[in-house]
Amino acid sequence: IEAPGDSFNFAQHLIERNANRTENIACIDDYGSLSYGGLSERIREVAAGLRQLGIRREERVLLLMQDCADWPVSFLGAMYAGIVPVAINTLLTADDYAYMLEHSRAQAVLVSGALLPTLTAAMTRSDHELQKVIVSHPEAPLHPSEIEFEAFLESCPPARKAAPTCGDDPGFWLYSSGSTGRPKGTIHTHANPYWTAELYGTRSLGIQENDICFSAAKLFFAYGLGNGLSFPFSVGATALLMAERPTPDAVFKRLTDHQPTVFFGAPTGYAGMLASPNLPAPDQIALRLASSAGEALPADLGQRFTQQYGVEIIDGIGSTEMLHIFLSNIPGDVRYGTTGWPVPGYEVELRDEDGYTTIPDGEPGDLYIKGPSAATMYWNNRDKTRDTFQGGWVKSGDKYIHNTDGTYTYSGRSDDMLKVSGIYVSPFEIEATLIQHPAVLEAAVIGKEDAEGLTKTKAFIVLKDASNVNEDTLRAELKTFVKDHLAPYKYPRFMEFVEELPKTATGKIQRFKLRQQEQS
Ligand code: 3SK
Repeated sequence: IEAPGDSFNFAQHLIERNANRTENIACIDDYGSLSYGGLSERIREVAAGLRQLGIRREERVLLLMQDCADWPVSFLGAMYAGIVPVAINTLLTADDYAYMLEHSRAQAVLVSGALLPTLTAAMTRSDHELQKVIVSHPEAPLHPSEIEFEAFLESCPPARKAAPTCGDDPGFWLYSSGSTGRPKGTIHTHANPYWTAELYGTRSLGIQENDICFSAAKLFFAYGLGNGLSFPFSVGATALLMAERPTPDAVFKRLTDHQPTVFFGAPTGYAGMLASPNLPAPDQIALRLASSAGEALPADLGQRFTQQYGVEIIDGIGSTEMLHIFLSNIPGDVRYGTTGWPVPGYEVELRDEDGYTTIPDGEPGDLYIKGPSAATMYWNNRDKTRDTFQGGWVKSGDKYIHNTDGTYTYSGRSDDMLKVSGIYVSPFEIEATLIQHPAVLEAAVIGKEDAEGLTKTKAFIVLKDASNVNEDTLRAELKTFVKDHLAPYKYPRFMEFVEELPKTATGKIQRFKLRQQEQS
């Protein structure tokens, strides 16, 4: 694979790759479709518009948008101008956005109309540097300081030249969450999405021009960004984008109406689809390949999907830091229950907790990865940068076992993070929120496997006064309380009221005892 040369701009690279496909469809969204010719023009209009607002190379703009064609147009438009888009999770709270506005020092925000009220609340709570807010698909009349996306595009002719960036230039940021502290601004270069598309999208999954790629994971996730943008646009394929939550019915509608050929989901989503009474019949859909990441795919789920559709689910693991999947099954050679082999182009090692000693086959070790798509650093966070990016290697925080057939099997996290429905959740953040409720004295949150073998959060709660409590009413109240204070997807799925929590002599909660208790 040819490495990006001295001069490389990822947006320009995609425009050049598709220069002879101007009539082909680049993306389909809830509003219609956009050709590759239209995509190129709109990317260059965004670049010119941002430049005209006075935003300069390397400055950041926030991208807080639901999946639709304006998302890739904005992301690539900023990159074309050498401006750095910070793509953020649309499911978070105004407090989270207030932090991100200040931390990234964003100069502008490109936001969906549906998310504008939350952004506006965040702006009143933060000492931000925003100069402009550009609103895609507004849902209410705009304030004079806000610009409507289409008017923004029409405000100046398309830029004629991309910023002369190189492959190592900062390209974009994604925020990555940890078990403690604020999310980390993970800096990716212009070359990184090129590498993920070449190594995984094209060479491993075999995505081609005639594919229609549909990702249940949204574009702001590293997984979704590859699935719904870098992979299809690198080969002139079509991305099918959907704003709404990927419920089984929403996914089925797209699978049957638009006949995508490649689907990207997470195990919880596949479980929901297979359990639904509305599951489409095999002859109603056109899938040739399915991908899974976000959490380990239970073997039974993969087998049932293959039985239903005759299509393999290619399970892999990636990370925000590596940008996409580095360990994966291979189309045509799927070993359900494992995460497959290192993706060619990446190396993996399993190490002891000392961070050096390698671990023999059959024993769990901490996973380290080396590959060309690794992020360069976390913005303004030297300690966590040093802990994660170690020389050429990146510590993933996952534990794996190396099997004798060369495959790897997931064996849990090496930190306290939980992966629920493919999204990281910190048990500490949920505990800290629960104990703010006036009825709660203490709380401990662990991961608990459901009947499908998928991790869900369970909170053990000690009440200040357990007498005269209606447990069902309090459970519902606590659920709402967490949803009101944190991103709603973080609420604990199970809650048990207990008299006390197991603790060490020094008062530390022994979560492992709660986990053991759940397994017995
Ligand atoms: O969760 C994963 O396995 C994943 C896959 C691709 C990109 C990013 C992530 C976190």
